[in-house]
Amino acid sequence: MQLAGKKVLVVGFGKTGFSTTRFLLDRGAVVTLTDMQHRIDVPREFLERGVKVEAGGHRIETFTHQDCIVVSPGVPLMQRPIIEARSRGIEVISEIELASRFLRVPLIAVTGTNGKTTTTSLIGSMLARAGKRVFVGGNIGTPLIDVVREQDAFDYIVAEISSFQLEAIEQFRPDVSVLLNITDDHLDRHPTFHEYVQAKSNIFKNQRDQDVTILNYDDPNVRDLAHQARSRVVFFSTAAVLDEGVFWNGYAHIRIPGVLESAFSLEGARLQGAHNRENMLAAVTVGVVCGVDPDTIRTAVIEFQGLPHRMEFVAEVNGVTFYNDSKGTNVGACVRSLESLDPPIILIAGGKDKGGSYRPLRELVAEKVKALIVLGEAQERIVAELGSLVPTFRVATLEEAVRHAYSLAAAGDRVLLSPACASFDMFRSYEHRGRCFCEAVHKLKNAIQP
Ligand code: UMA
Repeated sequence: MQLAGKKVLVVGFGKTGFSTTRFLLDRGAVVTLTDMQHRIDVPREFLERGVKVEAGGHRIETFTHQDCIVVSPGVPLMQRPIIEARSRGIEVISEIELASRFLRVPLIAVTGTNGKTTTTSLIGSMLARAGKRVFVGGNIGTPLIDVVREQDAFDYIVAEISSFQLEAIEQFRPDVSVLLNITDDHLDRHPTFHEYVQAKSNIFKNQRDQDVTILNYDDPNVRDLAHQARSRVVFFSTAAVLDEGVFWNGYAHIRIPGVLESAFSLEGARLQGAHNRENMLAAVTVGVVCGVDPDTIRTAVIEFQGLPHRMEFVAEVNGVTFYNDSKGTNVGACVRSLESLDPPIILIAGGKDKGGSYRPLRELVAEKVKALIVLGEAQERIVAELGSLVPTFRVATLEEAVRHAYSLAAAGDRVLLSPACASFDMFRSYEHRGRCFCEAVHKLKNAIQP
């Protein structure tokens, strides 16, 4: 792709917009930045290099006078300026599409509603353990475009990819794609569940014979996509014995044509819970197709520490244990977290509502949850859908939620923050929410057991 002299519009000036602008300038493009916020902090260096800035909104004329438009993941495509630009034949692409046009290093791309970050990180550490030089990035935090410049330093790029990023791709083609699971999420952005599924399936739409698509056999939404793939499909399953693929039968069992059949125990793995078994098997499958030997795969899986804000143990206060699952930003994630913990559980949930239903939580709440504490914008919807099942309390802050949970708890109970919602109504990010929760728990602990 020739960028020198091309007029390129960068939409959104967060992490992605910043990295994309820098990349485009280095390639000689004529860059305009647009962001709907009035106050954006554009570095002086960008301005000196000729970047034009439109802050406080998106004007249609700004979009229609470009050769190409690169949208940040958080920018919905169904808005007038973008629709208008597209109708005039102007290319609208995401940053991962731009990056992929310049990448020559093997790319492993991981998507799914839940488990993406854990699986992506685990694959990264597995390949590193196998002696490979690995870049881990994408939705996990470092935009993919950042690696283009230094790609020669790596043997593999492992990228977490979101449905937002997959919405605006054309040629994006990973060597190995992984689709972990698909449950309701981001229905505030994707008009229907079907469109969300289609966005996720874009991860393999450009793959061909020599590429590999790794799919979760146990999730019908994922399994049913196999017929759309033009690449080699390899399934993994935690529930079924597969004729071909990687499956769980008390051991991680590898049965892939061309690879010596083998099985190993995952005893001692730090990742706990059924959902993590799914993540581990997905990573094992990637390891196998990348030629990593089973011993290295096993050691990497067992020694992987897990990540903060995902079922992270925070502290014990007089026999009450606290878990931070702030990354549980959707109902599916909360379901999985509840499944992995023994009752009695006091659940703290709520935040920015995403438009899906909380009803999938009903069975687990009735079965395992002793009390429900709700906060944030989604409060009333959660109370309406789950409040009749268990004692339910509304609180205004996370600190109040922690104190109230403790006042209801007995020794042996577990207090779980798994919001089933985004964080942006009260916090900067899920990380910020998770840190505030941990601080509130430690404050409580210090007050009670100084
Ligand atoms: N903006 C506009 N117009 C719009 C919408 C937004 O100008 O119509 C502007 C905002 O004012 C803001 C900027 O766009 O200034 C923010 O862009 P962004 O939301 O795309 O955020 P980035 O900082 O670029 O971060 C993005 C991902 N964010 C989202 O998908 C919402 C980050 O994922 C990712 O780590 C980063 O790119 C690097 O790839 C975060 C996330 O929450 C962690 N992802 C979702 C998830 O995991 O569920 C998908």
